[in-house]
Amino acid sequence: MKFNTKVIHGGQHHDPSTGAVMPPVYQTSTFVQTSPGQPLNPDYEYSRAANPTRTALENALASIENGTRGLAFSSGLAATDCVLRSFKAGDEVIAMDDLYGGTYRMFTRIYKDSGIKFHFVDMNDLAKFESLINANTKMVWVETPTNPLMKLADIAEIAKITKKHNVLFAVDNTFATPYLQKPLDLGADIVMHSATKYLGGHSDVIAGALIVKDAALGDQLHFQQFATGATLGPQDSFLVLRGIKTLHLRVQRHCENGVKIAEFLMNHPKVERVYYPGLASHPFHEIAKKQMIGGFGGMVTFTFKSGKKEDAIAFLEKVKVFTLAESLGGVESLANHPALMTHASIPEDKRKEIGITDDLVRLSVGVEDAEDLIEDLKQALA
Ligand code: P1T
Repeated sequence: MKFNTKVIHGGQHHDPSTGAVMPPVYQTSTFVQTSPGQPLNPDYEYSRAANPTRTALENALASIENGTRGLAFSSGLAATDCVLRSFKAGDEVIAMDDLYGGTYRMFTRIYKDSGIKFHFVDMNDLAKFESLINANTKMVWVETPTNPLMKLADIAEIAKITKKHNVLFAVDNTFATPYLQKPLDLGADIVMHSATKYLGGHSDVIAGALIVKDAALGDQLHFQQFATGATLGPQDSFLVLRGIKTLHLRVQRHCENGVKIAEFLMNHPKVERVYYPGLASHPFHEIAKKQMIGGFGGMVTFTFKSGKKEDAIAFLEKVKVFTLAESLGGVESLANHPALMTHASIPEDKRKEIGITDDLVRLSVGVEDAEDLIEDLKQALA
C-alpha cells in the first residue's frame, strides 16, 4: 500500500459488530469477562492496557511510519517519558543540542536525580558524537528538523553509528511527519511524535506516539505504557485517527505555503535570517533533500535585522491571520516567541549558546491561502 492509501486504510478494518466505517469511540473503562481472567474478547480487559479505538489509531500509526507496533499516549512528553523509563542509573543518553523546550526540561530536570547521564551534542559533528559513545550509552535522541532552529540530523548516518555500537536510536519526527520522512526506514529504532501537532492536525487534542519495528522493543514499551498509565483515551484516539486521514493533503499544502512564506521573509528588509530547510541557503539543505521526501514542511523561523526583542514582540502582537500561541502543525497558522514561550524552560545562557535569541520568531504555517498569510506578515512587519 502506498502512503496516501495507508493514511486512510492502514491497519484499519470496519467495526466487526456494526460495520461502522470509522471505528466507534469505545468510551468504556472496562470489558466483560465470562469467567475470572477470561475476557469475552481476549484483546480487551481494561482500557489502560488496550481500548479498540486506541488500537485502531495505534495500527494506523504503525502503518504510516512503516513500523510493526504503534503506541498512543496522553501527550508527546508522555511518549518520551515512556522511552526514558527503560533506563537506569549509570546509563547514558546522547541528545541533540536543539530540542523542544519541554523535552530538554524533562531530560535535565525530571531525570536530574535518576543517575541517567545526558549529553547534548551537535549531531552534525559525527566523529565527536561517536567519540562520546561508551559502554554505558543506551540511546541517541534527535529531533529533525529541530524545534525551533530547524537544524537537521542525518538519520541514515547516525543509524550506521548507533547500529555499530548497539545503541538505541530514537527520532522525534514531529516536525517532518511520516509524509516527508520515515526514520525507521532510514535505520532508527524508535519514532516519537507529538501527535498534538501534524498527526492530529486541528489543534484540538494533546497526544503522543511511539512507533517501532522490533517486536520485542514494542512489547517492552507497551509494558511501560500500560504499567505507568499515560495512555490516550478513546475520544482523543478517534480525533488523532481522523486527523491522520488527511495528513498527506494537509502536509502538502503546509509545504507549499512554507516555501512561499520563507521566500517572502528572505526578501523582507526587516528580516535578518530565515531558518527553513527548503531554502538553498539553509546550512542543512543537502541533508533535507536527502531524507525529506516531497517537501520541507510548514515550520519557518526567522530573526530581525535589528536583533531587538521589542521588534519580535511588536510583530507578534500585530499578526491577525496568524495566531499568537504555543503549539504547531494545525490547519491554522500560529506564531510563537520561543524564548518567552515554548523554550522558556531552557536557561537563558544555554538558549543564547544554541541560537534561540530574543528576536527569534517561529511560525507554524497553516493551510490558509498563502496570499492572506503574506499580507498579514507584511502588515505585522510594517
Ligand atoms: O506537547 P506534547 O504533545 O507533550 O509534545 C511535546 C513535544 C515533543 N516534541 C516536539 C518536537 C514538540 O514540538 C513538542 C511540543 N511542542 C510545542 C508545544 C511547541 O509549541 O513547540
